[in-house]
Parts: sequence; structure tokens; C-alpha cells
Amino acid sequence: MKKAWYREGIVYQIYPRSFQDSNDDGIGDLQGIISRIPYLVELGINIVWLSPVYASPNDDNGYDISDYTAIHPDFGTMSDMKQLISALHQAGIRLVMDLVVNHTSDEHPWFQASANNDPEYLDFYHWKQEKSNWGSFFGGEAWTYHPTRQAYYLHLFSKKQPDLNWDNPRVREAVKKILRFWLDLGVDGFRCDVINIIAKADGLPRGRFSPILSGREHYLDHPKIHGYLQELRNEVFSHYDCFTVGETVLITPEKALSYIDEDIRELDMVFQFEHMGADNYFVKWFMKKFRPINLKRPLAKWQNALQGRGWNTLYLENHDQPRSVSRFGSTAFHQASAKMLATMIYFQQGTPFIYQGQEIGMENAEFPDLADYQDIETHNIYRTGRKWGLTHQRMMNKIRKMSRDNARTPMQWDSSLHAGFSPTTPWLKVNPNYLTTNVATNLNNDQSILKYYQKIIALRKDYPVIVYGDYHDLYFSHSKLYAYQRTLGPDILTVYCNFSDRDLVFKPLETKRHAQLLLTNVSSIDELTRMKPYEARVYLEKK
Ligand code: ISL
Ligand code: CA
Repeated sequence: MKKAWYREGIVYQIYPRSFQDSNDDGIGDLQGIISRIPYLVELGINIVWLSPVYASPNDDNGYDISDYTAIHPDFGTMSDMKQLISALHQAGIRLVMDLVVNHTSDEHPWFQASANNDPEYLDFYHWKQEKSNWGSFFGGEAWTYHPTRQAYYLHLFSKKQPDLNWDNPRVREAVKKILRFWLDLGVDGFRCDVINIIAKADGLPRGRFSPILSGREHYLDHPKIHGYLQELRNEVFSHYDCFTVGETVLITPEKALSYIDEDIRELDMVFQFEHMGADNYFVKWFMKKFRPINLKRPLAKWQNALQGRGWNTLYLENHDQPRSVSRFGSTAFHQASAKMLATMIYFQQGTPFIYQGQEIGMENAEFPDLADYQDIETHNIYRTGRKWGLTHQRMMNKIRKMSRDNARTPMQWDSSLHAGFSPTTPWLKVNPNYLTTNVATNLNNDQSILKYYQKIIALRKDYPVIVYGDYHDLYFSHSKLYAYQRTLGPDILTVYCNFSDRDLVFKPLETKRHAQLLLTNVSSIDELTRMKPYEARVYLEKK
């Protein structure tokens, strides 16, 4: 694969509401982020993805935007934003903004004008006299009646998130203007929210029935999307040194390549979600027991399918997903399993994405009461589940495991009040485990999860085989061991991860005499053929 800074970089995702409060109102903000740049430098990351900080009524925590070129007062001002961009750049860190253009807020002036029959904006959104049967990602119907316009409008997310009509060239012009605004301010790229659903079939016809997301065959990767994305690339992105990562829901490798293939490059990379199904069926609310093979199978599939053709993203967490150590690791082996998971994912081919708090092994909050949760999806799903006849207890169990708020609790900086996030009661409760799981204790301990993340990041910078090497599975059908090899020129990197809470006896490949143990999460390897619970090893040797 061709070299590129965004392939070699390591991304850190900041969820601004929960990262650092600077003015004691219990909400994280831009000045808070600026104050933590030294931490980002110490960690070693070199790209930040910032979740939305734009003006928004916060129906979906900023993913419902009412002004794309204004900063929400909760987060600060445009001048704070400019200061953040330049402070990050000075520290050698690039900045990727969240681009949410499948939908706007219903409070965006475009929607207001459209709903009020302003001729200029009539076709900015999808309006219909009769609704079809499409379902919303947040549960319930995807259509809501608007009394002024006397028609239904489409919203694949909440009813305060109406979908833009990308068929309208004026919508596309408006998006290009927003892109240029941010690129001219100096940002280095975009994470494009649910980008593979922006194009809808003409007439928005009735869809096949499905208990969830009826109608999705009419908008998932619809062929019209390629023209739209090519237009953005040719007219905007190709004029800047920037990259795009598409959030692509329900995507397959074949579809992904139709966006990211080296020869196409409508997007530079995508987030796929197949491995997020390792503990659930199709959508996370239908839970199943986690099995390591359910993580290995999709990850290996994507590594193999994109090899030499497209670039992967490597992630286990984001602001929509529960904490990975709670899902795929172990509370009893917290440290070891968090490090093992990092080893498993970040030695693969692709660009690493680390979600804030993952580097200290933050865990699911599992709050007791429904009222402790703020997230709109969580509350909608609760209502939908209850409508289907599920008990309160049953729904609370799902929420404790799967709510997006598990990822959104405030960043745990130290053991002081509210974890050092804010002196005031935060907008969402802090995970009570902050007394032990926090950045300060991690920095004071050479064996911490954070120090281990620093090592991985440093190794990725030093060894091109970790970034660009080819990927080969080893012991593929083994149910507890995830092992693979990476090769580049004479270099062979071998990764072994024990996914079980027991010792694992196995026959390692014969390593050459000069094989070097590059990294491990145990203090010593007693026996080459026996791995401790959640042990991880990385060897490097020359052909
Ligand atoms: O979070 C999910 C499951 O819990 C996903 O279905 C998620 O809704 C989907 O991946 C789209 O996510 C993105 O767009 C949403 C926003 O709420 C998410 O935070 C964002 O990441 C609508 O903008
Ligand atoms: Ca604040």
C-alpha cells in the first residue's frame, strides 16, 4: 500500500462533553481539551478526531446540528476552536472533525424554511404525503408528520434529525461550503457520520418488512452515493492535504472497497461494524454470549479482504459502543485483558483509533437506574422494548451492558472529586471505579495499561512492518488463541493473544534464533508453550 500520513498516524477520539471541563459547569469544553494537549503528546497519538462541537439543540448530543459553522456555547467560541487547531498543530497533532450531513437538526434554518414552504428550501429534505414503512435506527418509525408543511418528513434517526435530500444539487453545494470553511480553518479531515446511507432510492418506496430497519435496502450503499462522494472529492477534498474516514453501517468488505479501493478513493477508509457484533445479533440490543472467535472471524475477514486494495480502521470502542474490556475482556484480569485486546487490534494493518479512556481500561458504568442514563437511543430503545412486552428488569439489563452512555461517562483523570473532570456535578455520572482507574495512577505505574498503550504507539512509529506489513492468520480455528503474522520485506512479526482466563498450552511456531520479544503484557514468559490468562506476545524476526 502507498504511504500516507493518515495510514501511519494514530487517532485519538475525543467526546468533548466528557473529556475535560474548564469552566466548572460540568460539561467538557474546548479549553479543557487545550489544557490536556500535553497528555495527548505524552500518550504519543498524532491525530485527534473530535466528536461534534457545533451549534445543536443536543437531542442526540451534537449529532443534530443547527449551525455547521458555529460552536455550541457549551464548548466555547470560534476563537477557542481556532486556538485548539493551532495548539494541536503546534504539538504535531492533526485534527479531524465530525461531519454529520445525512441529517441536520430540525432546528436548522434549512429545515425551518423547508417546513414553512419557503420555495428556496422545499426540496432540502425528504417530504411525502404518505409515509412508507421505513424504521428508525433509534427504534420506531422513520417518518413524522409536520403540521405546517402538512406532510411527513424522513428521519432515519430521531425525529429531531431530518434527513437531507442529497439529490438536490443545492444541498450538495451547501455541504461543500461547510467543508471548505473547516478545511480553510486548518482542519485535516473528516469522520463522515453514517455516510453510506445519505442516498435514498427515488420515491422512497415501501421496503421489505424487518423487525428493525424496514426499508434499509432503499438507502444502504445506494448506487447514487458514488456520484455524490466523487463530487465532494473532486471539488473539495482533492484540493487539500486531508483524509476522510466514513462511518459505514451494515457494510461488507465488497461494498467498502467500492468507496475506498486505491483506484477509487471516494473515501480514504471506513469504519466497519462486523466485529461489534461479537456479543450480539445484528443490532446490539439482541445480546449473545461473547466468543473470541466472533471477534477473530470478522477482523480476519476484513484484514484479508482489504489486503493490498484498501486500508482498514482498527478500533474496539467509540462513543456509541460499550467499553471493550467489559465486553471482550475480564474484570478479574482487568489489566492483562485490556493490554491483550490492545495488542490484538493494534498490530493489525490499518489506522488505529483509540477512544478516550480506553487507554486506561475504562469499564462500563452499569448505572442502576434508567434516570442515570441521558442518551436518546437508550431511552427510545427502553420504550420500544417495553412496548414489545419486555420487563423493566430485562430492559435495564440490556441497557447496563449496551447503552452508549457506558462510553460517555466523564474521563477519569485522577482520584479527586468527579475524577478531576470537573469540580461541579458532571452532566453524566462518573463511573465509581475512578478511584482506582484513572490517568494519574496509570502514569505512576510502569506496568499500567496506559504505559502499555504508549509502547504500542511507539512501536508503530518505529517498525513499518506494523503499519504496512501483510496480514496472515495463524491457528485460525483455535477458539481461545488469536494469532497472526505480519510480513514486510525481511521482517516477520508474530502476535499471540490468549483470550481465556486460564493458562493456554499451545505449540508456538518455531521462531528463528534471533527472534526478539518485542512486547508482552506479562512480567516474564516462563514457558514458551504456555500462555498465562490473557497473555499477549509480539515477536519480531528476520527472514
Ligand atoms: O450507536 C449505534 C448502535 O447503538 C449505531 O446504530 C449508531 O446509531 C450508528 O452507528 C450511527 O451512529 C452515528 O450517527 C448517529 C449518532 O447518534 C451516533 O452517535 C453516530 O456515531 C446519528 O447521527
Ligand atoms: Ca465547561
